[in-house]
Amino acid sequence: STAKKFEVLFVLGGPGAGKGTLCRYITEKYGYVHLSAGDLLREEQTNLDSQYGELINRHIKEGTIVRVEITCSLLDRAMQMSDNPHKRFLIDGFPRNQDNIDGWNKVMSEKCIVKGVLFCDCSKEVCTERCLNRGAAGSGRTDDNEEVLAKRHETYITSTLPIIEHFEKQGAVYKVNSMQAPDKVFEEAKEILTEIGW
Ligand code: UP5
Ligand code: MG
Repeated sequence: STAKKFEVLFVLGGPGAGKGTLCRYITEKYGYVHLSAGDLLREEQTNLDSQYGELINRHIKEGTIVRVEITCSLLDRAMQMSDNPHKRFLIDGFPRNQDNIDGWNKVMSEKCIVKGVLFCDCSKEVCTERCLNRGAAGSGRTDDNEEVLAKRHETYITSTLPIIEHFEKQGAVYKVNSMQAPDKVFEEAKEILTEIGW
């Protein structure tokens, strides 16, 4: 087809690294579309017509990764529904494991060009503290507590870091230091966006 393909930047990093926050800064300034896989799953969880509510709920509370058919169809639908003139998408918190990559490649590689991974680099301690603070402030997220955070971090180390390394080998990882204040993180990200032609 001659239609312009979607362009995608994956945004990855530990639980609480600041992926969502950075994406909101970028969206505000550039007008690209922010799609958080976690937000889409949490939304699906509250959709009474969905047959996956309970399954998603269990995964989120265990800090484990929902199978790709579910996540990818939510992303696909959100991308199709978007009328964004740029056709540029920040996909936040996905892909998190090899199953996610395989499923993405199967159904999305035809329609999308993946520009790379924007990697929010943040220590486990800072990540954990941010999520605990957010939980204490009433985020309502069932996974913002010490017990689930340990599991989220474990899943990040064992399943998601290898994915980041996989992209790294292709020279497709763009790292920002997300331990700085949000506007400083955004400044670093802007240079990366320029580098990839966004
Ligand atoms: N904050 C952010 N940036 C800051 C900064 N620079 N300085 C100071 N504070 C900063 O930020 C977290 C908190 O830190 C906020 O209070 C923020 O104000 C502050 P946020 O921007 O929300 O960070 P983010 O990296 O988005 O953290 P999040 O908790 O969303 O990350 P997770 O990756 O853990 O959560 P996600 O929603 O992506 O996934 C949740 C679960 O869904 C997963 O554990 C998994 O079970 C499931 N899931 C899947 O199964 N498949 C998927 O594809 C995606 C999710
Ligand atoms: Mg998030």
